Amino acid sequence: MFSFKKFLVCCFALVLLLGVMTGCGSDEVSVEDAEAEVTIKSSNWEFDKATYTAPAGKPVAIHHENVEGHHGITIKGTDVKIQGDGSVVANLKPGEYEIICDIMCGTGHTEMVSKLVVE
Ligand SMILES: [Cu+2]
Repeated sequence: MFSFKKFLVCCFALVLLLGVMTGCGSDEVSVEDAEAEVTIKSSNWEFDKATYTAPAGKPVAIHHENVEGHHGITIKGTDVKIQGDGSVVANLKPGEYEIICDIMCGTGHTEMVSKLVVE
């Protein structure tokens, strides 16, 4: 039989759960809310630009897209690591960072190196 009291308890639990979830995620900016974005496209065996630029000290959405082959990116000196296609949000300090392919993708793998300039 349907119990209204049970229903209320469930609603309360759900609200509580949602509250906890939003509370935990409050310091993380979603990809949609990032203030700038950088798109890195990979093919065999190069990134689409030699140098990418991003603003410092702001949430930046970094997108990685495989145009050809299967690649991943690691931006050395940061926490940014995207294997395959995907997006992450990063808040970076000024400087120059090396972008490398982190998936063993074939003969040109070691040549897949670009630069990210954060200023
Ligand atoms: Cu590779």
